Amino acid sequence: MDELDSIFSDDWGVDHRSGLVAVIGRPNVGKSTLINAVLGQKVAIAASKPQTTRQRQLGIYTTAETQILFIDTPGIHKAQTRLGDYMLNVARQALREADVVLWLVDAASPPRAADRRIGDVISQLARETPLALCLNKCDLVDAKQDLSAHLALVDTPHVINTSATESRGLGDLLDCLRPLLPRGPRYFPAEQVSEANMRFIAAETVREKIIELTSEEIPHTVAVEIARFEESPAISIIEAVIYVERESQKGIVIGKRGSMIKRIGVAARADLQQILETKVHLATRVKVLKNWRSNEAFMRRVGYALSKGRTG
Ligand SMILES: Nc1nc2c(ncn2[C@@H]2O[C@H](COP(=O)(O)OP(=O)(O)OP(=O)(O)O)[C@@H](O)[C@H]2O)c(=O)[nH]1
Ligand SMILES: [Mg+2]
Repeated sequence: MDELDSIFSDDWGVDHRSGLVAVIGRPNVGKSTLINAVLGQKVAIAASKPQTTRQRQLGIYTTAETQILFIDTPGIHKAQTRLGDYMLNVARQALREADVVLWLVDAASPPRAADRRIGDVISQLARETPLALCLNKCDLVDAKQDLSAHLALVDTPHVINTSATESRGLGDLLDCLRPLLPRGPRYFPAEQVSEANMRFIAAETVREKIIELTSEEIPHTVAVEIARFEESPAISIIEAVIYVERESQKGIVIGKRGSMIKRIGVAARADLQQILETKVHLATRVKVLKNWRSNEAFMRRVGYALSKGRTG
């Protein structure tokens, strides 16, 4: 049976379950890392700095009986720019469309006011949408540590402890989520793990390296646009334009005598060669676009826009 048949036939069995699991939480709690760990491969960039994820991204987990569409979302934070508003809308929309909400909190640090606010909103939603609470970063928690404040954040019987970086608790997580999903078909072919295209992956890879290698405001003020993308079996040619908001930021991204942009390029190229399984020629340019984070036309151009029907 080919994939199309498997979608349209009712042969997927009476207890095949599938649906959208919105992965929600404050920035930096490990949402993207957890999704990558469940899938056993990287579908979303993750970094030690907050507000890494900017767009809705699917991570598709498939077994014979289950297909879970994890929605990776931007961390819920206090928005200060149009970009921030957009990121919050992505999270809001994911909550609306979800069959199950998976709320991640950092088990290694005490809950904050922001967690409580998220908890209040999610609790109201939980009347209609099943909710699971995931205490991540358990590897950093002493076995004797009191997690009652985390558990008090929300009233749900579905609580899982995980370590995304050490791949712990992932079986428990999947066992917990499956019964919460509705009965439904396999929406994507079994081998598909994401919806992202190669241009997007290339742009995110460059952005990830910038986030890793720079500090302070730079990670937040960078956007990457792929100006050219030509894939061939021998060599792929990629041109990435890195946008920042000020001349001083451009100077930092380029670095002394080009040292920083070189490091960014070398690291991104190494990853892209692995992903594309070809040699990669990666050219980078840095441009200043004043206040691009409030420029909706530009944001749309680089993909920071909700598609129709997803406006929140
Ligand atoms: N020790 C430890 N670190 C973790 C764990 N999960 C994630 N991290 C680290 O936490 C940092 C943030 O991870 P991300 O996956 O980018 O977090 P996020 O929630 O997606 O962040 P935003 O996209 O900014 O909202 C990274 O440095 C991860 O390596 C974990 O279980 N244990
Ligand atoms: Mg993320």
